[in-house]
Amino acid sequence: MMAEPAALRGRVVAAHGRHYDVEIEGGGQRQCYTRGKKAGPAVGDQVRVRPESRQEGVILDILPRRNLFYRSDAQRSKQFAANIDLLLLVLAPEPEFSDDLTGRALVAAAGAEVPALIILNKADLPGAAAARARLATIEVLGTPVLMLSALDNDQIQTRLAPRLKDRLTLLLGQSGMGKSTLLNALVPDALAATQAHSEALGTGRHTTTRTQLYPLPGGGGLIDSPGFQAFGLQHLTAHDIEQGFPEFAAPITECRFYNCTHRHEPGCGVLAAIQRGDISTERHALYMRILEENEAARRY
Ligand SMILES: Nc1nc2c(ncn2[C@@H]2O[C@H](COP(=O)(O)OP(=O)(O)OP(=O)(O)O)[C@@H](O)[C@H]2O)c(=O)[nH]1
Ligand SMILES: [Mg+2]
Ligand SMILES: [Zn+2]
Repeated sequence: MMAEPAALRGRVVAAHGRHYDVEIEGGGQRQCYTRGKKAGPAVGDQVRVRPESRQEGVILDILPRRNLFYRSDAQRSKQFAANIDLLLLVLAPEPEFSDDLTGRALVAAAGAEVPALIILNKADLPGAAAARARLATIEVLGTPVLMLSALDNDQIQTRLAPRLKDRLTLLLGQSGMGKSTLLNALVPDALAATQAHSEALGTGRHTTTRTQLYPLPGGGGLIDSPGFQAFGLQHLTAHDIEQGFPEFAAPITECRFYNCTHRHEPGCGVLAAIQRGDISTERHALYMRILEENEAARRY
């Protein structure tokens, strides 16, 4: 009987369906797949691989992760990345970014305990100032906003690159916001495909279709991901969701009932803060949508 080949260790650098590229410790890359039905690894995961032929392998298991950033809609969930240090949420005035999706991505970041930085891209476009103003509420709550243009290499090198050094960063955003354009500015040999949004819509597809990790020239890594149009948070508990709204933290201490859901209860500190104008009605409406969506899904 032949001895089992020793398992190798590596890091997942690309994910496309059930296929993964794994960068093997000590050198080389292998195309890998998983067995069984359980949720597979995510880009950024450390894994153990059993070699299979010269260039392939089977992923045996995933080593413990620091975090996993994902979304989960009623039907399916989508893992974006694991073991990340920073979420770079990319927004733009055109196509117009969604407040709803932005709020949801930030709740997911809070749930995964990943710090977030918003890039308001396409600063060169006329709608940029209005888009910047729409971000004021979120910025006050603690997420920094950097307004720049991915087409301006000086800005990218002086204002963005230093923040990414030696960290693993996930680029996330709706289709057409400029994630891959930012990637190309930061990692010139990435040569990622980019496309005007109208063209992308014409083909009914997003330009980027796989999640992939690229090493940054100055140290660290950047993960490009496909744009999303929905951002379910089914994996979060009501408590997690509440924690995703930092403006609720102080008012909650005033709630009369310990199990207050901040929807209709008498003596609710959050509702009182809305009355005073300290919490925006749009943000509270987002909170209610997420909560009700999750409850509806659990009824089936
Ligand atoms: N004017 C302007 N256009 C930009 C800027 N950044 C990106 N674009 C353009 O926006 C379009 C979409 O850019 P992509 O980088 O493909 O967008 P993406 O976020 O990767 O999109 P998906 O891969 O579909 O999720 C392209 O035509 C880019 O040239 C910018 O700073 N200013
Ligand atoms: Mg892209
Ligand atoms: Zn309350």
